[in-house]
Amino acid sequence: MSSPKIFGGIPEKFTKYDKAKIVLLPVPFDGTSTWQKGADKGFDAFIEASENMELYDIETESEVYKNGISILNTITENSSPVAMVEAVYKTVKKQIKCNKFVTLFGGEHSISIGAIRAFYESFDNLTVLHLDAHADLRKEYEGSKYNHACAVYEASQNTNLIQIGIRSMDVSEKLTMDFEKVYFAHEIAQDDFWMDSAIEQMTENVFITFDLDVLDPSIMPSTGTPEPGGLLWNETLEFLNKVFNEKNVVGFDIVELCPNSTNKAPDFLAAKLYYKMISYKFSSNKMTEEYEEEFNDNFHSPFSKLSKFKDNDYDKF
Ligand SMILES: [Mn+2]
Repeated sequence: MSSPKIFGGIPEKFTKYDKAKIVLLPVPFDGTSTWQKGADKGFDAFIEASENMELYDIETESEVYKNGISILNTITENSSPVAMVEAVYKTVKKQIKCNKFVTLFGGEHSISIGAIRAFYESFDNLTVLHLDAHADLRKEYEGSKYNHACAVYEASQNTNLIQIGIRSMDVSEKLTMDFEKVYFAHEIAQDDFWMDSAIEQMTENVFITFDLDVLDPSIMPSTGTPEPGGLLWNETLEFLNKVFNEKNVVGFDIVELCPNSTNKAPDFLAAKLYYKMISYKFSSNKMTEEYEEEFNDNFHSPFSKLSKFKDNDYDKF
């Protein structure tokens, strides 16, 4: 057995599952991508880059790793997209019940389907905040409902889906798309009205699915289909910070890192993005008093009171 991976090169005592508030599930699946392959290499590149990152976050004045970040066993199921989605679903659901803050790293975007299902079954009135260059609203693609091109179709039917940064889609997806809840890249480029508008449309509980190709290829060229005209770093973080401050983010995934061995900067960006997101989630100076009280009552879980599960549900696993 190879030694277990550690995010950010953090001290081992902060990687222990029992005490960790944050779990990170690697799903290096790349079974359905259409153009450049390589999303299966994303997780390793992300971890390697993370080891070079400084662990104090200036903006939140925090060292979030002290909440514990435990990497779960990699989902290796790749016999079919359906089987992979099911494996992700089961693992994520179990971790939600264990009151962990569940995060995932892809792999390609089809890995989100099982995660989103586990979250909308576990939390009332879930918003799925989808950042992506692509609409991903196809009901089926190349004969499968579990293709990356279908990543948020199920979310569109079962959650409050809000889409940010879209700049590529098929005309058929217009039938599924809720235009009131879509902020296209060309609109985002004009002014920043979209940030507050999108947040106003969110329910309290939010799951974020972050396809790295939402970012501009000038800063994120390492994706399967780099579309020009994407979001830049600071505006992306400004928006995410607002979302984490104003809503109860219950989990997130980051997908579609397709690493390039001669340019490590995008891998580092992905690592930093992940760390920023957990820093926003856990930085105590951002908490309202009420939230802080709830947080202290639920040492392991800042959101357990909002979960649909009763304690006895736990026995099913
Ligand atoms: Mn995409």
